[in-house]
Amino acid sequence: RHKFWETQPVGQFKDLRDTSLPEGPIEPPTPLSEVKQEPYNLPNLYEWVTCDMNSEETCLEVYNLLSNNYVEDDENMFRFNYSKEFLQWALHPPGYFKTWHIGVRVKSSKKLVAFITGIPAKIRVQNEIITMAEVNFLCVHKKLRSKRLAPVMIKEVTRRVHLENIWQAAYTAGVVLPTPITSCQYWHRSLNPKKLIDVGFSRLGPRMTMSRTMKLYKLPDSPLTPGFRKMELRDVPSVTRLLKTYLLEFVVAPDFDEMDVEHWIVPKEGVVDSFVVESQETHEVTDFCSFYSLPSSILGHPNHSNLKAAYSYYNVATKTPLIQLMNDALIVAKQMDFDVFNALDVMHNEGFLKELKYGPGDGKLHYYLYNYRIKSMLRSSELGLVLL
Ligand code: YNC
Ligand code: MG
Repeated sequence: RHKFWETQPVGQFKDLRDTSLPEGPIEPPTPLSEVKQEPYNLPNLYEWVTCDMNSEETCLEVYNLLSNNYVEDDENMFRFNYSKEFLQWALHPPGYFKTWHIGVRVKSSKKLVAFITGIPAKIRVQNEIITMAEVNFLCVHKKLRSKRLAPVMIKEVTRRVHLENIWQAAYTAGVVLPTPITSCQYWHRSLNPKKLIDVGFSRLGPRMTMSRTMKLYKLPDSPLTPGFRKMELRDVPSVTRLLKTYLLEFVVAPDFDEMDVEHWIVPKEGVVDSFVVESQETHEVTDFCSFYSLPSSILGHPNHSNLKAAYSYYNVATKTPLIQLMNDALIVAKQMDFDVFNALDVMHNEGFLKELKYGPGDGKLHYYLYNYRIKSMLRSSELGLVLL
């Protein structure tokens, strides 16, 4: 059934009920001298390139490939439209490897037709902290689909990850592959219900009018929690402490240090936003919330071409009730003109989704580990990892 994935060191469906299999790496690392030194073969018309995402020109080519060929919803109404600034942020964390930003070009025209990336990350599984690759942005041009190019791209990124002496990876996909460590659901909170209904993202509920719907989703003009403010660089030590403690609650979660928090959480205009609650008495940071900006192109609509979506990232509440913190996140996202706020049912998110009028989405997001077996599937609330 999965001619490629059956050959890979990933949990296989046939082993799902076998509790005797040990937890941990499926294959041991091989000596670096035994890692294949040359790239995998591509069909003759194509060539491998390493994409320098610091080059405006290359970044624009990647942006154009993804904005025309990356992930769409099941009904092909929307397509992710990651911005160039977002891609540069997502691909340049501390310690990134340029060689893990891999393109495929047509030899004759140099047109970019496929892409895949890895970035390094320390991920904790139970009590083990493992350096992994997070693999993302796998994309093959629409005209080259179903030619088994994806397995070659995956093998090539794997080879380049192995060359850095890294043997595990984490990734997500909308499709079911062998085999998810957990399957999550997206929930959506309307901020601009009129536009969401106009473009077919949501529907008017039964016995609802447009004006009742707009009233239902109305939010205050500004955050309600005293001391709620945008995160600044000086907050990195306290946010790191809050996040480290919180993430210990989950079975699989990143192991962030201050450099990671400076990269991933400190606000970057149009890319990622974060807010802290600073105690009015002690000036301690007691809570924070964050979300990233990932618009979608609206395909074939006469009046609207872009949907502004905020995605819940990492949130930690120690003093402010989580519902109140995340309500303030909705309020500032609305102020920033987002149309919708999305969140997965990971970490403690189930504690605010229904209460804050999120509705469940269709389709799931499956999380995977490469070359690492866990004893049994996790509940989504046991997952402390958000991939972009
Ligand atoms: C997918 N999303 O099952 P079997 S997510 C992984 N992730 O193999 P072909 C996928 N595998 O089943 P196409 C996959 N989608 O026969 C398909 N596959 O064993 C498998 N879409 O290849 C599939 N981006 O080239 C099958 O298919 C084989 O031409 C078929 O290309 C697929 O970034 C794709 O959704 C997805 O651009 C490139 O459809 C194409 O259809 C496309 O004939 C729109 O491939 C965009 C899209 C995927 C977003 C993502 C995470 C990717 C993770 C990849 C796995 C990483 C493993 C770890 C590596 C490092 C290891 C170390 C150490
Ligand atoms: Mg193909």
